[in-house]
Amino acid sequence: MVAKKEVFKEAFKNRLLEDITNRWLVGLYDLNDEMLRTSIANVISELCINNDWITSKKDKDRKIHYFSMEFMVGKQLKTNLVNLDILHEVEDVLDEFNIDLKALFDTEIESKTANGGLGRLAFAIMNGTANLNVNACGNGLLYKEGIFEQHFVNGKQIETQDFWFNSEGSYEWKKVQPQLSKVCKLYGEVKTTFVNGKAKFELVDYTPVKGIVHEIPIVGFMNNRINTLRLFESKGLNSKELKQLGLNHFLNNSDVNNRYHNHCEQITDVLYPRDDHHEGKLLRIKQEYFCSSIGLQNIIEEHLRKHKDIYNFHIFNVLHINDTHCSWVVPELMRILLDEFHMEWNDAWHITKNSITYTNHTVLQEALEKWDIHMVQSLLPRIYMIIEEINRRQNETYDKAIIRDNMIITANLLVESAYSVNGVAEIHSDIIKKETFREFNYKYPNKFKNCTNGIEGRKWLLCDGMELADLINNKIGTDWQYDFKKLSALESYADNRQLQNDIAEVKLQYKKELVEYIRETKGLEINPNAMFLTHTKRLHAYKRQSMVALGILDIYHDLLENPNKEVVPKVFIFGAKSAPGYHFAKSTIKVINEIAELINNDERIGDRLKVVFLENYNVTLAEKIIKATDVSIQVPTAGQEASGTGNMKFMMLGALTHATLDGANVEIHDLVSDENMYLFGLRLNEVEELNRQGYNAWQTYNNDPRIKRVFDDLIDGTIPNCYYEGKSVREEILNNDVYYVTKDLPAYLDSMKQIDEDWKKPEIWYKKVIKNIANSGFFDINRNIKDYCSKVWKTPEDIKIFE
Ligand code: NBG
Repeated sequence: MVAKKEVFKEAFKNRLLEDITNRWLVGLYDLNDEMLRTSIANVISELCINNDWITSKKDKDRKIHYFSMEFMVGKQLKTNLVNLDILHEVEDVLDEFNIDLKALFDTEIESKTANGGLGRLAFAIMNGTANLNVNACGNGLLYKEGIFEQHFVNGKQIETQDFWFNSEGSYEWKKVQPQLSKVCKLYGEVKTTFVNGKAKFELVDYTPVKGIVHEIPIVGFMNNRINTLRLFESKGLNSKELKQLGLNHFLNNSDVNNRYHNHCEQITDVLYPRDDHHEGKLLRIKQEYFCSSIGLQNIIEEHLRKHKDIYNFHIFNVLHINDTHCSWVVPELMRILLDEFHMEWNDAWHITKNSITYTNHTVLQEALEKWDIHMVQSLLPRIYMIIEEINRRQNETYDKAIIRDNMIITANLLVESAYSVNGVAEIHSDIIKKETFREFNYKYPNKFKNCTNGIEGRKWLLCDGMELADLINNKIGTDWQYDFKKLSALESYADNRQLQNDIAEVKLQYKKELVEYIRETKGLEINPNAMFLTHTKRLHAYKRQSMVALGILDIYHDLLENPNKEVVPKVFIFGAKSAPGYHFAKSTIKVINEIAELINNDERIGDRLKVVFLENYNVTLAEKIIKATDVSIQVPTAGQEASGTGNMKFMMLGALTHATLDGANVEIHDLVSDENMYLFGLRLNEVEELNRQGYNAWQTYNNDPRIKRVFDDLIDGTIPNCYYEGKSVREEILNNDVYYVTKDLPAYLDSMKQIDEDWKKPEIWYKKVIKNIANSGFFDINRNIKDYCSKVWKTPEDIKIFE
């Protein structure tokens, strides 16, 4: 092993120097960071990835094709080196050249091909499949821009474009695969002809869009498995290609041709273009269909190459649809089987419905997609015909109909077509069975499953929390790195004072690093010994950042009224982007920023309370914040958060959870029980009861002076500079408190007392911390993948083998 590592070091050193010379025509010391990273990625690929990648691609096992509009790739250099087990060797070689590898990690760009938990999960799933040697491939889009970069100007969110590629449009881990390019067809007309009495459908006068395939390797943990993430880029066809297809009218004049190219390229310009107008909606459908079509055409081609026969497609392929965006895979597969392979409807439908699996990620009505049939009819005429025919044959009641009120209900299309539908945490999976898809659950009782989400334990604990991981290694060895469940061995050290102190020490170090970052970016002085309480996730009313903000105002009043009271100093940390057109969320950002301004500058408060809202929350920021957190705030209204995955990361990195019983907080509770987390608030059945009874927030406001005071702060000038936003947050909550902020706020505040009490006794606090870390192994992504393999991706039982 040692000898092998020495050989690798020598080879790496030599090849790196060669690559730098040949690629850049400069010497080692004239490189900038981007050039250096590119050369390193290239040499690592050549020495440790490419051969295994080719072998993995040849795998003929049943293959999982994971379709997702988002994959949050994050920084790759460190994780790849850790997974290939060459981190120290690469570090040594670079040391010889006086290059600091850790500093280089910081310069890496983060891909902007995702926006939140859904995208991070998708990438984690890709990683998990590679770790467990599961044959899998991701299908997504190569956006030039992420959703937006967030800036605060006078406390308000401002959005700017979020380009992410290296200077020449490259990204060091990605390889273009021009031979895999495919064409997807938009608009046009369906020409119907009859051959031997059978109808044949052909799309004519369509607009072709080329999908260029880029591939990113997904490196398994020390197992030689390299899976692939495919990201598609949209382009227009060149004149030769257009002529070959007989589409000469795009060449008639340069205006038409320019418009054609702009139209095509626009498809993969930006993640989630605004869809509050017709053109925006249309663009979203184009993105979704483009991703589905280019992905599927490649999958079919690969299937035929490996298995020869289209009739056994469903035996060898799973088309996993992550949320509803790529539901177009269903009619697209039908179209290909019917129109290109001339199958009978029933055969094509059998293959389709035994290939599709679907994960639902939300029960929020506004997030469940519906598409206007007129739009789909004109953009995708043949696809629309097929959806209509599926709907006709399905012949269902209103609840289950795929088309109703002139809209296509994509979730219904998927639930009807998929052989497995799963939610992402116990409570969520229950809700989709009992509420969201209740009628379908009667019809298909065995279709619904649960696969509680996971996180990349190795990335978060082993890469980002390396020092914490070392403490764990010292106590229980390194077996847990291969099977995170084995972290449970740490539980027997929960009372070990030495370990408790060591963890406290490491956490303090992480907090100091964050303090430094806050000083640099915000010019704010923070006491690292204070308790750090964090709420980082997308801004949404149901996630209740507003409740946390109101809670801070209550603490503020308490401090002013009791200047001599001995208190636990607290720092509240927020990170959240709001959708650009989401009024309430944007107002909440402004309110929190102004509360921060007020409190941080109030000399009477000193460092007993501080509030920090960090701009542009992303993976890189998460890496700094999560490990520096003492209290993880997870407070959605029960029944609203499908799972949450941040909650799992905080737990694994030694934070205690202050939470409502919702999403995967339920599983955290099952694992560590009441005494090792801080639960409060309405339970799901109580929320449901209140929904039935109706609830008047003004009543609570009038009866509870504490509540009244913090709501009035929003409009009575206590918080300067945000009357308008304060008023709108106040009124929106009090007039229609669908997320029960006023109802849960007193319980939220009361439950903080216990947190303070425990914090004052480090032997109690860190005992709980150790118990949390010890039980967090359940959330490692490998467990999640095992769930998918055993419950979802296995071959359906009643599958038909065509002779
Ligand atoms: C999100 C949920 C989270 C969940 C992630 C990943 C969407 C549509 N849903 O609770 O809100 O953790 O999906 O499953 O982004």
